[in-house]
Amino acid sequence: QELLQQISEAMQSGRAKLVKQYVTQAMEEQIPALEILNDALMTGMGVIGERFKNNEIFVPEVLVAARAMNAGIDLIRPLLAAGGMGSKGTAVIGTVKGDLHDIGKNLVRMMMEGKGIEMIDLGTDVSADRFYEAAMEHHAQLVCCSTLLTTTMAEMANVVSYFDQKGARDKVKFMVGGAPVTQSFCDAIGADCYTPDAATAAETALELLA
Ligand code: B1M
Repeated sequence: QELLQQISEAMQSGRAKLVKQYVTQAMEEQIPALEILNDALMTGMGVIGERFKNNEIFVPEVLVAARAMNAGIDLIRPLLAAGGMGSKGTAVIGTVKGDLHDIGKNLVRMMMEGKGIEMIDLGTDVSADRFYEAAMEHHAQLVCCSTLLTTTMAEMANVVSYFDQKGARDKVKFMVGGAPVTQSFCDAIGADCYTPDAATAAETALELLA
């Protein structure tokens, strides 16, 4: 669809205002929110990722594209998050210490909100003790850690072992994800659950809370 292509291109060139304009138009045309997300914003970010990897573009370009993507996601957020009835439980979520990537984490948060889970979003660069303090304060049953960098994966292990040291390992379930994370990594650090994408993460969270 042409409009979805336009959203994708505006996002890739970091034109947040134009992205908002096109996304609003797409919503008015009743294009489903998931289609806007998957077929415009995610595909656009896929192109950016590829070009970044090939050194065709650099951090500043990626950063403005990411801002434009977040601006688009914000608009469809009420649609993605709709349908949650009553609280099914509480989860804290954050990107681990040393890592500033937040788009995937934001999507996981939104999809979980859409399932009626109360989400405490700690943002990015979150240390193990902050995950712990927030989980205790809000009586969270789930701790959700995201990371996109291979160099910060080890921080996920620190989060699990911090809870362990505090004698709180069994009070919560740990969900982990992000591009470099795998099931075997999840098993190795003693986390409870790895999921590859935001929609699966939300479904699995409900199962863990049941
Ligand atoms: Co960065 N970056 N970046 N970057 N960046 C990557 C991740 C990289 C793969 C690009 C590359 O080289 N090919 C690479 C990492 C290499 C590696 O570690 N192996 C990289 C690098 C190297 C860096 C810097 C070090 C670059 C530098 O400064 N030289 C730097 C690090 C800064 C830091 O964090 N300390 C950096 C910076 C940035 C920007 C700030 C410019 C920007 C982030 C802006 C922002 O997030 N607000 C950025 C971006 C945008 C990317 C790419 C292009 C796109 C990431 C993204 O948002 N994808 C990325 C390349 C790529 O991924 N192809 C790249 C879309 C998002 C929806 O996907 O986050 O994977 P993702 O989330 C998915 C799943 O992973 C899953 O659900 C989502 C989809 O449904 N998921 C979970 C995520 N979390 C989950 C948690 C769960 C379950 C599922 O349970 C709890």
